[in-house]
Amino acid sequence: MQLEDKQLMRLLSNSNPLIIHHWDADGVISATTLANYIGQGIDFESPPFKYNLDKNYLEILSLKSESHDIIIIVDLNLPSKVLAEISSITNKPVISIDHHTTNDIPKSLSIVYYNPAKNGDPEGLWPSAAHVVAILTGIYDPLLISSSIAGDLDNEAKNNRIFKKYMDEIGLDPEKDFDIPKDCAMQIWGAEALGKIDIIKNLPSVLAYGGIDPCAALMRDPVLTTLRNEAEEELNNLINKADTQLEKITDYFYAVMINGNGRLISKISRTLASKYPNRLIMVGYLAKSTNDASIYIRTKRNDINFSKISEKIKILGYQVGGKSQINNNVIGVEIKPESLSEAYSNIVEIIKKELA
Ligand SMILES: [Mn+2]
Repeated sequence: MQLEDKQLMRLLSNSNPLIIHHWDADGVISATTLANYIGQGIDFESPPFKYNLDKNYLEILSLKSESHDIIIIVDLNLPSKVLAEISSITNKPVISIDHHTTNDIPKSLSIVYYNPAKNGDPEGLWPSAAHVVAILTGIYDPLLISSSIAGDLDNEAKNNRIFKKYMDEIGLDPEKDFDIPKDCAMQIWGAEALGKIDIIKNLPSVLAYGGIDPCAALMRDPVLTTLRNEAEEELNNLINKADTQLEKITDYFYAVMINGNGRLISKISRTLASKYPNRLIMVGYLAKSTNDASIYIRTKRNDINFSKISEKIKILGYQVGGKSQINNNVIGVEIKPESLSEAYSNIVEIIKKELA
């Protein structure tokens, strides 16, 4: 179901929701921004790094939602089937607010779907879900929203006009002061990278109701700082390893398979895609800390049909998500750890055919 902005705002402001957010900086900041608008009494959840929710976790959601009248999902591009499962097991309406590219739009009357970027966002007008929430509610902390964009776009944020607008609002220079929002996002990223979901889902209430400047609170937190340092050290080692082992498949298509402790595939693939802007980079990765396997396909090139590749991977039955913005084209595929090498060869073949 689609609602007008005003109807949706009225629904949000009168609700007492359980907010389920993505486990990254943008997800945490989207939940925080929404909570600041709605007020007290909100509970927060973040799924344990999975887009397909198992029976046990759905049961947990059902229990947690008992004292709430609605479920709001932010920055989490769950399949419409999963949104329907959540609504059905909790017996509550679901509102999903997102900015990922998708053609899997829920049709059920119990699901409100709000995503201005669903058909793609070539101009980067919706660089973060927190920005979608900020536009909708009109209440936001510009440094936090800048951080959500730095988290999702990394260095590419410097060229994003929405990012520039928020930085301008606080009197910061998008280039020279980039490290201020970036550091704030990286503090959240460390906990995400090392699989600390309990820390992640505690952050929105600390940031929304803690009463101190949220970015300062993130920077000062010693646990977050330790996790971030540990994750950054491993990340640098793995980027070098992946770069050395990158294998040429055809022309400009390169791929590599590695593993490590942290959940680091997104930044590894992003770094390689930035280092080689004319290549299409594919990374297969197993994160041992959470036993998550995934494949990321990434490029700064804008002449490759990413939605077609994405569709072909979906047909093989994999969980696929992604974004298609200028200079930021990404497909993420969630794989069962035991099927990683099989999926890796299947997807290499799909891309080879698509590029031929
Ligand atoms: Mn996001």
